[in-house]
Amino acid sequence: MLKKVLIANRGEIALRVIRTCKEMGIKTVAVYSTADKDSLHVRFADEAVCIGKPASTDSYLNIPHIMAAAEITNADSIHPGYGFLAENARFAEICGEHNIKFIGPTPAQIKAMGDKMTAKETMIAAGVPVVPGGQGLLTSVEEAKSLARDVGYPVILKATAGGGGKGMRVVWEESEMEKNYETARIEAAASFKNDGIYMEKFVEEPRHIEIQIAGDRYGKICHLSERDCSIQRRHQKLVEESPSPFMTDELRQRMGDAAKKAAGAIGYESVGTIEFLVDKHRNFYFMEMNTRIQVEHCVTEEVTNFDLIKEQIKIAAGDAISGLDYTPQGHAIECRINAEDPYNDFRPSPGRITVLHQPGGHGIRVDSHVYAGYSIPPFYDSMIAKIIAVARTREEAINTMSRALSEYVIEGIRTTIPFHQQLMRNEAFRSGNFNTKFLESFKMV
Ligand code: MV4
Repeated sequence: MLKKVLIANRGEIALRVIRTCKEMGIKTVAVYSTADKDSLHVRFADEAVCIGKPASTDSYLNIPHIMAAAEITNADSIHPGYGFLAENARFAEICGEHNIKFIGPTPAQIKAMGDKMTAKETMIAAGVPVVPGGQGLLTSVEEAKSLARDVGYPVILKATAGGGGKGMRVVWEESEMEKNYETARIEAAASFKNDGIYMEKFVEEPRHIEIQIAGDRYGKICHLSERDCSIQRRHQKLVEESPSPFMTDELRQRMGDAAKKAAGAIGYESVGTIEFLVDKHRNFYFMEMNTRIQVEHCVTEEVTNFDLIKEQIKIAAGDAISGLDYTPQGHAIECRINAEDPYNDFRPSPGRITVLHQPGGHGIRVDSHVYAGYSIPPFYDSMIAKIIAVARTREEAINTMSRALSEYVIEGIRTTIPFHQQLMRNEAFRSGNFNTKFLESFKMV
């Protein structure tokens, strides 16, 4: 088993990893930027090393600084959390070169899913359903026009180096192709230093449903059911839940099998997620694979009773998994509490938390790194807590969440709590009848 894990991250996920390591008897090393010296992950870890100035590029993204911290503390492994270096194949490779176990998939597995067109071709070869579109990257606007005539408008142009919604352009008719083709290329080149773009049929009003999987180095793969992440705003998830209100036993079986096929195609060894678009006819299509632990992993933990960080560490240490699949028991919902003002276009609201009371009670889990007196630095993302409500039914979970939100007191900054309170009362949300466009028309009162 691993003896000492360095956590190359901050905030709630750093704390989340430290908690599991403590339960497993594994020592922990926190790294922190000067802006995070008063953070809880620094206090709760066995050791802590300052790795640089506030800007991420000087600290949490600075590979030499992180490797130096691992070296001086004798860490035998690194947990990357999510974001930052979690899906950086070169970082995973450097860990290997230093004889440090990267707690995640191999560099080759990260690379295989990092380039979206390559990932899609791998899925086609493996027999996983993908959105109809062209094969390979587009080479000219003429090719794009002729392909779109075959595929049928509307189509979507995607950057192969993109993902998570960056560098996409929907094209509704041929007269708009030229302009969109050019902007998609220019944006892709500017954002990713890679101007490769490809085309797909645009799926209108889809749901975003993802399957949590786990695979080990012996070739066993299982799935831990789905999460519905359709409640998003500008590609930022705000609420996730498991099971999906749209799910049926039959669909779960088919999507679970497809997800295992997808992970199996690259011999995936870690926990990971296969994201699917699901249309109103319950057709589903592979979208991308996340080769990391995700923010929303907690809802899966609550309905399957697995500690996914523990599973991830055990797999990295060489343990075998059972290979059994899981159906959700009960219902879990997660609300992301961000330091943002929902009445002002979700504008960031960093600053000092003067008064804090976190909710609790039956069916409530709060994963958070903040405390009264804590100052939210302006340099990183704005998520300050996740509330996870779990109950026997979806309706009860929503009611438990509403109750918890009403107990939450955070003074000194604006938060997304009022947004979640209004969402939990919304009829369309309560009925489970929503898709990824839902928040475009949602209005705060
Ligand atoms: C799509 C799509 C419709 N059709 N692809 C957004 C994130 C990135 N992973 C891919 N995304 C989409 N791809 C086809 N062929 C619609 C989206 C999309 C979306 C997907 C999931 C959740 C929210 C979304 C919001 C806007 C667009």
